[in-house]
Amino acid sequence: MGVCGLPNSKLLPLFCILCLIVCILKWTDIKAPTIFKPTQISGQQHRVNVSHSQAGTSLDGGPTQQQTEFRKNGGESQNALQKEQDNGEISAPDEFMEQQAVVQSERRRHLREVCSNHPELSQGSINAITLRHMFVDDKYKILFCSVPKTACSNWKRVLMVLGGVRNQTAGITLTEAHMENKMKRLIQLSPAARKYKLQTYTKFMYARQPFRRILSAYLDKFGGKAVYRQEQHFQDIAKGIMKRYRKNATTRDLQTGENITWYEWMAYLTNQTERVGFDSHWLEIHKVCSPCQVNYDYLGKLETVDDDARYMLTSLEVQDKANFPTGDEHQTNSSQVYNAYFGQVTKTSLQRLWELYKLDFELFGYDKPDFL
Ligand SMILES: *[C@@H]1O[C@H](CO)[C@@H](O)[C@H](O)[C@H]1NC(C)=O
Ligand SMILES: *[C@@H]1O[C@H](CO)[C@@H](O)[C@H](O)[C@H]1NC(C)=O
Ligand SMILES: *[C@@H]1O[C@H](CO)[C@@H](O)[C@H](O)[C@H]1NC(C)=O
Ligand SMILES: *[C@@H]1O[C@H](CO)[C@@H](O)[C@H](O)[C@H]1NC(C)=O
Ligand SMILES: CC(=O)N[C@H]1CO[C@H](CO)[C@@H](O)[C@@H]1O
Ligand SMILES: CC(=O)N[C@H]1CO[C@H](CO)[C@@H](O)[C@@H]1O
Repeated sequence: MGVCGLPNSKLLPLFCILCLIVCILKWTDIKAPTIFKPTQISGQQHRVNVSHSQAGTSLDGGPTQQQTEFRKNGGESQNALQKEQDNGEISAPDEFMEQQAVVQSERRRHLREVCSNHPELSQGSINAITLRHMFVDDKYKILFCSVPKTACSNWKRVLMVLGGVRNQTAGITLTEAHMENKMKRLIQLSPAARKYKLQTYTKFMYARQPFRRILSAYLDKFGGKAVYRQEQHFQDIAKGIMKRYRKNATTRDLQTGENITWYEWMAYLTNQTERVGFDSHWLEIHKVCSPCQVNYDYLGKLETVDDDARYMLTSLEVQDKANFPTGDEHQTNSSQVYNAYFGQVTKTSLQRLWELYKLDFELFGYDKPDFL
């Protein structure tokens, strides 16, 4: 008997040639795009199969057309191939969903890796701050951990519409989104209900480049927006900062807490003793949402909020029910403004600030600023 379990006769070469011909005919049948038929892709399935298609695995385990192509080009032509494949075979929304699924799984993988390097972040029970910031939607079984200064008002608007509190996101004011959203918080539920929902609901949160977040908090709350200066809570904080950090403060300064300088703000933020009383607008993101303890399904970033929101709403199949508002909140401050503010900060303060927010940078995959 021969290798293939065939009679070792003179017919073997002929048989092998026939085999080869059949193989080649079959081969030309396997057109790579058949794996990506958009009609087969929807919701859950879609996400599950992404890693396979990205790895270029074909159904029969052999190389696909694109895989061969990919190797030939040293693996750098993936985008070009994606486009080529796109030609009539896959529609743009599907390509978008594929790419975003990869982005999300990479963010989750990265977060888990950083969490495993900091075991203390996974210990103990979930803190009360996180339970307070976690909003519950029972209709769609969603938990949203709301980090201030990271598109949270817009997400509250979306959840208000999904929850039936409002008809549409447009026209919901900031005050309504924050004070009249009628949403339950996880902390209001029994420990058993909390546990059940944390285990079974879809969970998501947003992050933002930490230094931009504290600049935005400063500009919004202290840097001249009268509307926020009138909020008692922030005015009290401002008066405290004035008292402790402005040596030559006038009686008026102390009474109003108005016009805190960036320098005073930095002195406040970098003082270890102040840290225990930090408001959630500048408290470290990982303390607000405990990402090493809560297994978030979607990790959004303010910087990519349009894509992240579209992806999440589409994969939850609620994209027709509520649209994510564009504009207002996610206008990040320009690099010029950012550099101007951080350019004034002393090396020592920058170093302290880095120590303070380093974990947020690492957990959510933000690069260390180059002025450090
Ligand atoms: C929703 O819209 C309808 C009409 O378009 C209106 O009658 C109704 O009061 C609205 N409901 C809410 C909760 O705003
Ligand atoms: C307080 O001191 C700062 C500089 O140290 C100065 O710019 C500011 O004008 C002073 N304010 C008053 C009211 O003297
Ligand atoms: C704060 O700045 C504004 C605008 O520059 C000014 O009108 C206001 O009087 C200042 N407040 C105090 C307490 O100096
Ligand atoms: C740091 O904060 C504490 C508590 O608010 C305050 O007593 C102390 O003076 C601050 N330190 C500096 C160097 O400003
Ligand atoms: C489109 C496609 O290939 N869908 C498959 C995704 O993976 C699941 C199992 O993980 C299959 O059941 C689907 O047919
Ligand atoms: C969102 C935010 O903080 N925007 C600020 C960006 O910087 C300008 C100043 O150039 C401020 O006016 C905005 O309020």
